[in-house]
Amino acid sequence: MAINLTKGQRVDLKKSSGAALTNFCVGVNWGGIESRGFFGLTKSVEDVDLSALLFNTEGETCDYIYSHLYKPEILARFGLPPGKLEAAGGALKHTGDDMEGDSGGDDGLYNEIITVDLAAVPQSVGQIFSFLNNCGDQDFSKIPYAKIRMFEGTPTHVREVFASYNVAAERQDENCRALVMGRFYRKGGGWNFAAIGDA
Ligand SMILES: [Ca+2]
Ligand SMILES: [Ca+2]
Repeated sequence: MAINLTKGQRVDLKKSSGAALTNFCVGVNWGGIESRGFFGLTKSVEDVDLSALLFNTEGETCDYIYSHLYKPEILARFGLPPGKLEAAGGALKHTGDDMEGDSGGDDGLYNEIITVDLAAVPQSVGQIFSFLNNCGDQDFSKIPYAKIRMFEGTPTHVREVFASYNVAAERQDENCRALVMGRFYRKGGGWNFAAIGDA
């Protein structure tokens, strides 16, 4: 049975067998943030991206995953390096940028996925945050739904869902362009996950 996480809940990454969950996918399924222009006649969808930030044990950023499609010259204006789809020496891999999110309702499929092998994450990495971000003008109070799932299997075949977390958009998310889904952190020689859900 998959664990249904609520905001703020923390969970040991241990399977029902007692074995550590180290190899899994983090998939996020979301509805496109739609905006209407020209008296409501035209519709555009903001691109949302699943990204990750890695912190060392001193709490400093040490690696990242975000879309390789962002324009490097714009990132440079904010002092950010070009996007990439792998981190921690390949222990985390992103399957690629979905440009739209679901339109016309929940299709039940993950829009973007990061595969994780926690056993291969260097000891110097202490925490990993996964979050959704958008580069447009829309904010996360308008996202219809965002559902994160940790599952075993491959990006195209879900073998078993370990935990699920549905993030509800809140009024306070207005003007926020990132939605922190959760945090993986080391504890007692293993890894834990904390559901965050804050914009
Ligand atoms: Ca995207
Ligand atoms: Ca979807």
